[in-house]
Amino acid sequence: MGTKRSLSDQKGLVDLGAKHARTVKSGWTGPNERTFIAVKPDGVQRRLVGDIIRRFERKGFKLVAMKFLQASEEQLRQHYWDLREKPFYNGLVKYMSSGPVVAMVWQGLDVVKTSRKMLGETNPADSLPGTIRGDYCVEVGRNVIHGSDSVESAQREILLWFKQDELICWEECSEHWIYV
Ligand code: IDP
Ligand code: MG
Repeated sequence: MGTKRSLSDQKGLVDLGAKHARTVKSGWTGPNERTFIAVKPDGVQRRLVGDIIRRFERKGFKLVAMKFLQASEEQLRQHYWDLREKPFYNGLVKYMSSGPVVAMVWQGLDVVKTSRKMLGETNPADSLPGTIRGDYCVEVGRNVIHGSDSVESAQREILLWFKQDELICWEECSEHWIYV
């Protein structure tokens, strides 16, 4: 990058306008790895949003974006493009667009892999107690939460669900108690 940084980059490094949280520039590796998490329509209806957010917060991951929305079938077709040949694809798109979801980006060391462990297996019946799917659901077609399965998927999904300026990079006061 050298010394010639664009204005927006410089602003990304330190935003002195923020009173309680200094914003910092973020990459995609190490403690800056990001994942896309969504509480699905059944999770919202079943009042699981607070518990799910609490689990990620308590783990030590950092929330960098969140929105509450009802996604279009078109957006969900793109989101689940890899599964378009599956027999459950149309039902999945209908289910995911049937009500509001909470879309989030969480950041932290190994956040993609660790989030998948926190979610449990795709089929709740295979998910251990203590995981989100293990604790809160029984059927694969109503498994309450989505989490990216790789760093590459996370990048693609975050681009699909969020604009760049909706991702807030902020310095948390507890960082030195979470990372060495
Ligand atoms: P994942 O959500 O654990 O990554 P994927 O295989 O990517 O699992 O499937 C995406 C979503 O599609 C699942 O979370 C689940 O909601 C749904 N799904 C997967 N397999 C089935 C199935 O056999 N029947 C119905 N729905 C399924
Ligand atoms: Mg998946």
